[in-house]
Amino acid sequence: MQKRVLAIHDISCVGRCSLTVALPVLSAVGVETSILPTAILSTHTGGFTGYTFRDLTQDMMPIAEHWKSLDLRVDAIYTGYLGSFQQIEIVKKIIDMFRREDTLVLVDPVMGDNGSMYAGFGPEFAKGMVGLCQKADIIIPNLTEAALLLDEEYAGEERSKAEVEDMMGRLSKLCGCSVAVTGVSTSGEDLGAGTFDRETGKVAYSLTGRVHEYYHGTGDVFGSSFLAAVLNGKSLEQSAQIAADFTRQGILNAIEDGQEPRYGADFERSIPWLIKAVKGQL
Ligand code: PXL
Repeated sequence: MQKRVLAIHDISCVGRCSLTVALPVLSAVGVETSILPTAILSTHTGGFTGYTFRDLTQDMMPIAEHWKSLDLRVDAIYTGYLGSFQQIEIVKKIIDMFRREDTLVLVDPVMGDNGSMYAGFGPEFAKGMVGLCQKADIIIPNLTEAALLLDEEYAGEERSKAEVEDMMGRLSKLCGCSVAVTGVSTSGEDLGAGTFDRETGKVAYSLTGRVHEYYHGTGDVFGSSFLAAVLNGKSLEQSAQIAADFTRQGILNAIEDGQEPRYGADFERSIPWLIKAVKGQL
C-alpha cells in the first residue's frame, strides 16, 4: 500500500525550503505527501528582507480535526519549521492524534544554523522543542540546534568524532529517539551527518565531499531525502548517506547554474538519481 506522510512545515513561496522541498522530494519516490502548513511566507527568512508572514496557528487544529473525522491513516509525520511558540504544543497533540503503532515520527527541530537562531525564535523555543523531540522516533538537528536542545554553547562546526558521539548519545537519552546530526565535518574537507541508533547504540558517519558554499534550505533537502530513503526501507546510516549525497548534488547543481544561495539548492536536477538511490538501483 502506498505510504502517506503528513508534512508539517511552513510554505515559503520562494526560496526552496520546507514544503516546497518536502513535497517534490517525497512525491518523487512514490510517497503520498499530505501537508499541514504552519505559516505562509513570501520567502524564507534567511537572506531576504521585507518578506510577508501569515501565521496559521489558529487553522492547524481545525484542519487536523477534520482529518480525524475521516479516520485518515498516516504512516509518517515529518515536522519542521513552526510559525509560533504555541504550535509546539499543537503539533505534539496532532502527533498523538494520528500516531499508530508503526507510524514513524521524524522531527527536524528547526531553530537556527551557523551558531545563531533564525529570526523570530527565542530561548524558550529550544526548551519547548525538547518536548516535541521527545515524541520523535528520529530527530535531525544541525549542530546549532543540537546545542540549543542540550542547552549548551555552540562550539563551532569542526568537531572530533568523540565530541559528536558524546553529543548524539546525550541527545538520544534526552529525547528517547534515534539521532542524525547534520552539518558534521570531521576533517574540514568532508560534511554530512553522524547517526546514533537508539535500539542498538550504533554510531555511524555518512559523509561526503564538502562544498565550501552555504545554500539555504539544505537542511530540508537533507530531511526530505532522508525520510524518502527511510520509507523505502533503507537503514538510518544508508538514509543519511543518500541524503548527504543528494544535498551535495543540489548545491553543486546550483553553483553550476550560478544560482544565488538564498534561492536554495537545485535538487530538482538530481531527483532521477534520488529515485534510483532509494530503490537500490544505482
Ligand atoms: O529551512 C529552514 C527554514 C524553513 N522555513 C523558513 C525559514 C527557514 C530558515 O531560515 O526561514 C520560513
